[in-house]
Amino acid sequence: MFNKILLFICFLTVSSLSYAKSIEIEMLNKLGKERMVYSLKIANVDLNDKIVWKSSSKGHNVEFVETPKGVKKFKSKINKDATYEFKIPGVYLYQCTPHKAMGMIGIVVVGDDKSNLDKIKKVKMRGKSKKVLKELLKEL
Ligand SMILES: [Cu+2]
Repeated sequence: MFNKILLFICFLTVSSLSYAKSIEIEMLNKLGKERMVYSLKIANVDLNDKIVWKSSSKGHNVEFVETPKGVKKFKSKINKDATYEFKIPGVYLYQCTPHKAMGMIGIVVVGDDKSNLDKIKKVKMRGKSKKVLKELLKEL
């Protein structure tokens, strides 16, 4: 009986550990030939997963541009790591506020839910980000 309880506790521990993941994305001034980029432009995560955007280079942040319904506005401080836990499924489009016209944007797909993709497609980005968004949408 005791062994069974122990086994059950082990199972609970393991399943809670594997439940929510955390992904790291770096905010960079330079990555190969690119300038002002997120190290991962498209992230696929499960519901309740977290993303940590690391302020690896200075001068960047994360600002949500278009999100699924019910998601509150999110804008992180410049020069700081940003963490967000994804509680609502769908496609999230975000940008770096100072570099929003320089192609520094990213997409997160939560729970493999692309039901709000049409809204994302209608977002008007500025400058180089227009082209980058087009490219990213092709990969979804
Ligand atoms: Cu930036």
